[in-house]
Amino acid sequence: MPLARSLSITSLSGLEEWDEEFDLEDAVLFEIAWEVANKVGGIYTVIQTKARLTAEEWGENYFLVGPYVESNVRTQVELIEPTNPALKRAIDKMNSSGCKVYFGRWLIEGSPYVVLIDVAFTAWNLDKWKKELWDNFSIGVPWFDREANDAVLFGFLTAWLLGEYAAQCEEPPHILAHFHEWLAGLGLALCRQRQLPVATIFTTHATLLGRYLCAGSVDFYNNLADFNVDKEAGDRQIYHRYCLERTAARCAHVFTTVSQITAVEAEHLLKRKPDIITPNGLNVKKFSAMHEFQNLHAQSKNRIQEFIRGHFYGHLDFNLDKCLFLFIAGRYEFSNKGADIFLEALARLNYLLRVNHSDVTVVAFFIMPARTNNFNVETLKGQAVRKQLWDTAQTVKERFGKKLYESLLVGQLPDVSKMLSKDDFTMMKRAIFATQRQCQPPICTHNMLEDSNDPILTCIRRIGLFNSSADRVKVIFHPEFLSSTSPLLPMDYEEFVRGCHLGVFPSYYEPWGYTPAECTVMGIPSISTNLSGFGCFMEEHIADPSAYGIYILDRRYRGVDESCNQLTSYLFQFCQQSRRARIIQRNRTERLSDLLDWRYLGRVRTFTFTKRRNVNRSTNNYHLSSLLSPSVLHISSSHGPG
Ligand code: U2F
Ligand code: UDP
Ligand code: G6P
Repeated sequence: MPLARSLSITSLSGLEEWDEEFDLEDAVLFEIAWEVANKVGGIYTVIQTKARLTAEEWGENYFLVGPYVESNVRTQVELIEPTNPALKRAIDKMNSSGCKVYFGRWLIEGSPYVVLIDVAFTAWNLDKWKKELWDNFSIGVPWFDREANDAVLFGFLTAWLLGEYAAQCEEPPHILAHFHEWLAGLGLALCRQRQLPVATIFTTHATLLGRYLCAGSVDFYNNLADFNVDKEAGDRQIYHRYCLERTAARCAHVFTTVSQITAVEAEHLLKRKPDIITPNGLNVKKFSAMHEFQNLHAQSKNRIQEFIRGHFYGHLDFNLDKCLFLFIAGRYEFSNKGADIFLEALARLNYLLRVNHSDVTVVAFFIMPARTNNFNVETLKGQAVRKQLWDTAQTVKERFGKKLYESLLVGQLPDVSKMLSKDDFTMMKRAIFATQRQCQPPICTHNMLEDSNDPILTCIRRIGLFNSSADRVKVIFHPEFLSSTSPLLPMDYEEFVRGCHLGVFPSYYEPWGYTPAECTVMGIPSISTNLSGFGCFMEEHIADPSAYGIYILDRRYRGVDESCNQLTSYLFQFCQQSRRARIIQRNRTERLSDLLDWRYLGRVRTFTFTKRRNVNRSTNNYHLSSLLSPSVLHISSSHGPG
């Protein structure tokens, strides 16, 4: 088990390597990402869940750097005066030079310090900085690519911040800067080009080209070594983004990625082999009562059942107690996330459940944000009708109770035939009439802006899963992330996951895949694939993952149809389990949590590498802390839950 490793960083050809003596005690760590206090996708989860551990370890010397987004700051950040004198001077200096830089505490576990930069406020510099980018790196960013423009502004501003901080330090500073993903990568390249005294790390959570190529109809994994990367990027009009990404990867002192599968991809597409792999963890909460998570499942499931009662009003001809909730969630990348084969497998499962006269009903949720024009009327009406039935039942119950009470007060048993009045019956009949409906329960909860060519809806039309009575598989597409303030399904994502029975994530392109990992720590079984970082990680660490409710679909060595059959068979097997078997399975799934905990993944904290650029100097060691856990892959097999 290597606790420390030596790396010779040959890939930095032409660039200066690190050659300073470095004492971690007075080092300062900046972690820079577009998703700091700004939820976009999985990188937010990485930073937010890791913050507590990193803040514990680095204390006052840890600063996250992200974009200033007013709505986020209002709800998530407490603005305060900078605590570190040199950083305060640096921020003041920038603010007096036409920037808007804020300092605060991010109100999440660990309350890390954040430096938030208003990139729009400095947009007047864009042309000048783009010219500098062209002159120094030959990267030309077109005016219409807003995200890339933001990346340019953010990059120049973060490099400015780090440079200014270094200049304001009284002693020669020891600065580490960890940049995530291409959107933050330019800051790293500029640090190198300006020769700032900053040790840099670049972590990529995917490659741009990989994402684009997979989303098309390319046989990605069999052709990784053969892509003409410049042409492919150019054809997809992302050449400038690709250059930013590749530059960051090349310039970094240490280049990391989240899984082995993405490491191979990066080696071919970004032309640098990652130095180490840093699998993504979570902040696992342990309950004092062992089975508390089972109770939470039951509570959340009740709330989903309430929603189902409303959604299927007038068509509640199935037994809710025998109803299984399956779901897929994440960014709306139809084929990358495997929504395509999930739908196909659901159609096959529907057939199997019907011919086998199963009494199980499956409701499959698709939680993937798309462009919408709010909730649709039919869906909202469903919840209103359900509420009305509930209110009616409460009113009748109260009147009934009152009569019963009065009868008991005078020492008589009630005459049951007189307990309900004519009015009560009228009210109940009216409520029942309101539940009649001509149409089928809706598939989609929102009005879609691109209904006719939406991939999920188009596929549903083709396979004919329309929530009809005969269908044993029902589908609900919720094209918005969940929120506890929703009038429709007022639950946050975590509660929703807890209430479901199985998460289905049959991704084709998934560098890590937080969604199945999150299921695991909540004790909810999941299906992932051997093309996802998470799936491979689990395969590597657990002898028989399916025994723990971690089903791993083979999408690497099988064709689409075969994978789809395998998925169908997993789903069908799952539907045949008894309640008892599901409870046992959830217990086993939850036992794997420790494997995904940052406390565990960050346990081997010190990673030492040696640089010997200048033979006249003594060898210097330079430690990277908690954020890097290179040895985890080696230790976990002996420490993993068995
Ligand atoms: C990887 O995932 P990312 O979150 O890094 O994926 P990105 O493509 O960088 O960002 C998410 C995109 O989805 C969009 C948003 C971004 O372009 O505009 N989006 C949206 O339009 N609406 C939403 O509600 C949410 C997102 C990787 F793919 C995973 O496998 C890893 O688990 C993850 C962490 O390492 O990084
Ligand atoms: N997620 C969420 N609300 C939802 C659905 C998903 O907050 O309604 C989160 C989920 O918890 C996960 C992230 O979105 O952390 C998706 O991350 P993943 O790594 O699976 O995919 P990515 O979007 O990063 O490619
Ligand atoms: C948890 C609860 C049990 C409940 C069960 C339902 O284990 O503690 O009280 O019976 O969930 O499981 P199911 O898989 O049918 O939702």
